[in-house]
Parts: sequence; structure tokens; C-alpha cells
Amino acid sequence: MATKNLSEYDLSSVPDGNEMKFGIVVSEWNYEITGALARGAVETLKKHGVQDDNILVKHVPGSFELTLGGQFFAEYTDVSAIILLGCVIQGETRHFDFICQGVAKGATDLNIKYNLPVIFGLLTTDNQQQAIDRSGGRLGNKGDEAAVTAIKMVALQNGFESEIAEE
Ligand code: DLZ
Repeated sequence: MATKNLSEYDLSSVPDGNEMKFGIVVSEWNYEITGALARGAVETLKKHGVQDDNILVKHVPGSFELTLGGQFFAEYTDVSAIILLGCVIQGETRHFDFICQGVAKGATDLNIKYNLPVIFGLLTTDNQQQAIDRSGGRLGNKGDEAAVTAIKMVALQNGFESEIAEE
């Protein structure tokens, strides 16, 4: 079982996000959790130099809708990366499995379809406490981690594009 803050990272290893623009899609289901994920993501982006105006946040009804919310960002905006934030808590039926698999597949497909970093920030927990622990509680904030991942992926893509431009 995880016992340390999983969101701890080396601050100096994160590129400057000053020129980057991000879209964040937040699920309204379990909003006490997803709202905390979103706050963590926004604060982390700002901490690494992303301008307020370059952080666009949109809400969708549930985690199953995260994929389409992400597609809307890819189609209708010029964001550098998209962060999907949701929380699915295991219930008595198999609904959990279908939502988790749907979003994982959806996020993967968006990455490939748009050649754009689409970050999988979906908490998939057995219970509410595990979700609290991972949304600003004792095990960190998955929203922070998603933001750092997004910045790093944009920097990686920018690096490839610069190298090609120099050839
Ligand atoms: C229906 C449903 C259920 C049972 N559980 C969750 C959940 O734990 N987390 C979540 O984000 N959304 C849940 N939803 C809603 C679905 O994601 C989706 O919004 C509906 O199935 C409509 O497509």
C-alpha cells in the first residue's frame, strides 16, 4: 500500500510553462474530489510559469464525458495539452469498469488522433477515503501530477518540433 506523498517531485526538473496553454476538463461527479484535483492542477501550472489566461477550464457531467470534453478542446482551441480530471469510485456494479476503461481508451485515442498530450488524471479508487488521500490529502494530489506531466510533455513535443525546424 502506498504510504508516501506520491506527488513529490524535483521542482527543477519541470520546464518553464510560460509560453504554454492548457485545457483542463473536470468531471462534476464526486466534485468534492475533482474540484480539489482541478485546484491542484491550476496551482501547479501557475507555479511553473503558465499564465492565467492560458489555463482554460471546462466541466463535463461525469468521467465518461471526459474524452469528448478533451476532443472539444482539441478541435476548437489552440491548447498545447489537455488534462482530463475525474474520479470514479468502485460501487456494487460493473459501471466502474466500463467508465475507467472508456476514459483510458478515450484518452489514449485522443493523444494519437491529435498528436497532442492528453493527460489521464482519473482517480479510480475502491472508496472515498482513497480518493481524498489522492486529491490533496496524505498521498498528494493527482491534479498536481497531471499538471507536471502535461508541462513535461509539451516541452518534449516543442523540443522535437524545434529540432525538425533546424534541419
Ligand atoms: C453513472 C456514474 C456512476 C455510477 N459513477 C460515477 C463515478 O463514480 N464517477 C464519475 O465521474 N461518473 C460516474 N457516473 C457518471 C458517468 O461518468 C456518466 O456521466 C454517465 O454514465 C452518463 O454518460
